[in-house]
Amino acid sequence: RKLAEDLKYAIENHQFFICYQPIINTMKNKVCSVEALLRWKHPFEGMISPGEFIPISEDNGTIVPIGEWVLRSACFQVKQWQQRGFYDLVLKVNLSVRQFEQENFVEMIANVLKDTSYNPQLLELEITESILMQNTEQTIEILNKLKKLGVKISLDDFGKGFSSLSYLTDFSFDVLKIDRSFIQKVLIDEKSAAIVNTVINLAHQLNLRVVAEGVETEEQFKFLVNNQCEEVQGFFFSHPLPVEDFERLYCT
Ligand code: G
Ligand code: G
Ligand code: MN
Ligand code: NA
Repeated sequence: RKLAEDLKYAIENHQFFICYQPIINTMKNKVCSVEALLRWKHPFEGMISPGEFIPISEDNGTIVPIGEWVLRSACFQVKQWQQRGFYDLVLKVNLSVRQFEQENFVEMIANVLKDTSYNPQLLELEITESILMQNTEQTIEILNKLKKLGVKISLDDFGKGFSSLSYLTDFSFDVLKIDRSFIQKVLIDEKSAAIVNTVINLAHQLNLRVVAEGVETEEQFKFLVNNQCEEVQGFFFSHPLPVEDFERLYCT
């Protein structure tokens, strides 16, 4: 297997596609956003999960063109859904540290928005704390430039790693995504329930909206609604969907 090498040609060989996982607004009880999740269909190996190839792609730098491809393709796609009546659908896209390190990173985002005539208010960029662990000052400057473009910034996988609370004071995020490991234990473990409840309250005091990921049961969903969580994502509502499936189910 030479996945690292194969990643260099995967875009031009049309081996990537994007799945869209619906995210539900708990107040409105309807789909308000989608997370773009990259998929790789390798010609010999079959489907390879992003958990496997994203780290390789971050190592050899191919995440830079691949990340731009994801953003461009997803903006183009979601713009179409907005025009077909899903006018306030928000797109969430994951970003890697390597992309942040590119000199023209903010310019790249601005260009994609312009080329796809995508409303920046309807784009949320998901970053993980690993980005803030690098060069904090420079990162915060970039995040502020992104905010000036009008896009929203979300702190993904919160609680999974070190999750220093100081990250929340370093920069004004718009959204906090609670890692699925807490959601999955919320009904079995009182400590996880207390943590989720407390993180939601903390986020609200900091004027952040909260997304719970990995919601797999109705009981978990009810717990989150009772705790004023704004958005929920997980297999209980929907798996990540190929374009055709999303359109069939949600674009009437
Ligand atoms: O879809 P799945 O749960 O298998 O994704 C596994 C991991 O891959 C998740 O942490 C997700 O954030 C990451 N991932 C999926 N698509 C992208 C992408 O387009 N860019 C980056 N940087 N990460 C992605
Ligand atoms: O790290 P990130 O939040 O980007 O990860 C998103 C990943 O989580 C996607 O690859 C998606 O397939 C996965 N995912 C989404 N909903 C659920 C769920 O309810 N349970 C589990 N185990 N994984 C989920
Ligand atoms: Mn994510
Ligand atoms: Na996450």
